[in-house]
Amino acid sequence: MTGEPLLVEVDGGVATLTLNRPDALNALDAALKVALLDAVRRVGRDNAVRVVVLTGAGRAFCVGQDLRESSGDDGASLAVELREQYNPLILAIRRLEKPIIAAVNGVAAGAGMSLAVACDFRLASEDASFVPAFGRIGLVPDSGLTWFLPRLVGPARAAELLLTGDPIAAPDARRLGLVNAVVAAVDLAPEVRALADRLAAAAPRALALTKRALNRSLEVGLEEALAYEASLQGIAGATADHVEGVAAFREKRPPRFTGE
Ligand code: T3D
Repeated sequence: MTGEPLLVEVDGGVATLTLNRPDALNALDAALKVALLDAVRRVGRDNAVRVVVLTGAGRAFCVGQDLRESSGDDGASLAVELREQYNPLILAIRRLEKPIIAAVNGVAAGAGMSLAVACDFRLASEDASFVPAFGRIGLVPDSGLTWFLPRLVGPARAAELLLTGDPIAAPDARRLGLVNAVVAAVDLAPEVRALADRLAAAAPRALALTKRALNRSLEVGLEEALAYEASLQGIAGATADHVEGVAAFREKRPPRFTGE
């Protein structure tokens, strides 16, 4: 491990962002938040990157705000911190035009849980857990958790989880639909890599536009969603990857997508 708060590794079209403060269970201090936002934006612009993985070093995924750094902050400064640091990070993750997978290797608490639910996929190890810890320290769930959670697990479950703040063990998270899969700890990295490789082989523009459609669908009615799909299909249908996909189908061979 280096002293960097965030490790960034790009390999075969997959960028892995590793929160690297294992002694503090990857709590988000100012340096880590800046580095993470910068990295999400950079991998978004890098055409060599087709898929992003977010994970934590050591035994935790991320335990949210570094409470040692922020202890004693007043309400006004917490609001500023959210507006200036957390909210741009969550929006950057949602607006990232490539799939992002949370490899939840351990506890995801507070804004660490928010980070995980903002991703497109969550693969969790058996010993992972989700802790909506905000209420315990007299705070409101933030960084999008009140928005994402009802959409993932339904409003009644979300209310139960956020009002009790009880830890959610990985198998329960799977049952609730909070994670896509739970695997043995030793299998997490290979399973995430297998999913990332599959996504990296897909047509990048089609995935980007699919994310746009999914994001938009959460906010509009059916009529507008249909119109938006049609306009995105106009873009996707004009790509070389669409031509390649159809040719590969006809020739009964795997497609070779270039992102063009
Ligand atoms: O700026 C703002 O404040 C507004 C934004 C808020 C967003 C938020 O994220 S608020 C929520 C912040 N997070 C929490 O409240 C979680 C606090 N942590 C815990 O409840 C527990 O640590 C866990 C349930 C996550 C894990 O428990 P356990 O028993 O596995 O580990 P531990 O012994 O409690 O922690 C291990 C170490 O990590 C320990 O350090 P030490 O004593 O060994 O030197 C502990 O202090 C440190 N640690 C854990 N969480 C944080 C942390 N250090 C700084 N900040 C943390 N959030």
